[in-house]
Amino acid sequence: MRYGLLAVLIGAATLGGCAEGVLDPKGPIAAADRQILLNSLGIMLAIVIPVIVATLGVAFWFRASNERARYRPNFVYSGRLELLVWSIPAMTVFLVGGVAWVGSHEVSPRKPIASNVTPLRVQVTSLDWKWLFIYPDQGVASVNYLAIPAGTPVSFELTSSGVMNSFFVPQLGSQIYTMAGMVTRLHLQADQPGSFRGMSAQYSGEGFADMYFNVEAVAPEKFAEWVDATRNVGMELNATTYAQLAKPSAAVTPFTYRSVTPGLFDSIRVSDMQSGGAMSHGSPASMRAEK
Ligand SMILES: [Cu+2]
Repeated sequence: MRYGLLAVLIGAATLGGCAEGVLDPKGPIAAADRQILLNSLGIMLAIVIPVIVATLGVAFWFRASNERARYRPNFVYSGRLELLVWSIPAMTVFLVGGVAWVGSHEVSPRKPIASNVTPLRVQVTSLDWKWLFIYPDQGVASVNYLAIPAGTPVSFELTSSGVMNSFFVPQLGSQIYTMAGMVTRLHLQADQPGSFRGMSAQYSGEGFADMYFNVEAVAPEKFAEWVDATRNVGMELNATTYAQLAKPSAAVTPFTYRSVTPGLFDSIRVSDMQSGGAMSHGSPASMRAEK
């Protein structure tokens, strides 16, 4: 009884951190990711459980006081045992491999989410040390805050101003890297309104610890209202204000831009390929030296 309580406490302490994580998916991609995880776990238990049981069983059977256990010091080979110990792991490797292969093609970051709703496009740039989200079709942008309409696929294009980063919203699914000079793709969807924690999943320097952003999934009407409200406040995002934003800063309070110069995202990506470009001032000197 006392041990039961202890087990519950340990379980609660270890699983408590998972409340807003990959085990609590809020969209189709995250749900599929969790399914791959659980399937792989289940298949691997086919080895783990027999090994644990057999270990305890062998130790118990060959205890000193068991008169019926035979001592066989000359035993070297058993075809049947070999077949058993090789076939189960081989099957596991094939099954886990199969689950991972099929599953990861299904949730390929490049693959659009099947839906009747037109996807929302968002262009993501990781900066030192904050996230910039540009809504090219709405002409607005935000920093460290991502508003999305619930039930609508979101099509992300991602790049980095310098250091490699990793864009990750655990409850919506697959993380993906952001890299300077190139664009990665990701499709995610939140099924219901809610707010989800987004983060950088790759260490990127001094301000990394505060590179969090909040994802706010709202009803589509609310999203349209947010876009309208955003168009009326804040600065414009153009080459000048982008250069200011790109200067290293940490723990940046979320804010928005009323408008965005068309094509800015492409110029961020392109400028990252040239050293000393007007827009690459965001990269620390060490990074520029490496290019
Ligand atoms: Cu790696």
